Amino acid sequence: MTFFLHTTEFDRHNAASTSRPRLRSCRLLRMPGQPCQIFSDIHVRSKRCAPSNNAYFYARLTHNLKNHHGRVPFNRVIVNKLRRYNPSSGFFVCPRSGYYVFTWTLMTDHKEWVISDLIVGGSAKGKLIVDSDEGLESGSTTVLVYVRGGQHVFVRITGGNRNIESRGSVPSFSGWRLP
Ligand SMILES: [Ca+2]
Repeated sequence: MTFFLHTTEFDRHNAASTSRPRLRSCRLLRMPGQPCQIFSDIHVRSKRCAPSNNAYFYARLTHNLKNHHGRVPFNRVIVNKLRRYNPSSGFFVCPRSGYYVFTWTLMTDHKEWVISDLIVGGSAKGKLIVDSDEGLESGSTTVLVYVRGGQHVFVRITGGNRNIESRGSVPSFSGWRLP
């Protein structure tokens, strides 16, 4: 004897989305003399993603900066989709308005410390303080911020003794637009 069970919860959940329900039905099989077994007919539709035209980048710093003022030019580009990050200047120039995530990491050596801000369109939108009590110390932070097309985004050193240690190319800067 075969029963088809209603999958109300799945259908209701999927009705809000544009995708077809993934779980279409459950089949309950009762075999003579055997306990009940439930089999799922799962229809997984492969979803083909459109190529992204969003900018994103990831760059690292490969040399020490001593008593550094102003922008940090993370010089080694690992990823630079749409080429909106400039490793010479440290600028990311926003190609399209939207919400962006930026994250950066800095490192200091023994007894040194550095304060940095994320500058978006001339305003500080995030801050990171890395203060080494002993040996190497690194820190990271993440910012979610609305950026208008054409605005410049970069990491600026604003305080501390301004010495950045680059051993292992630990310092890095990356950003991407939310879909
Ligand atoms: Ca510390």
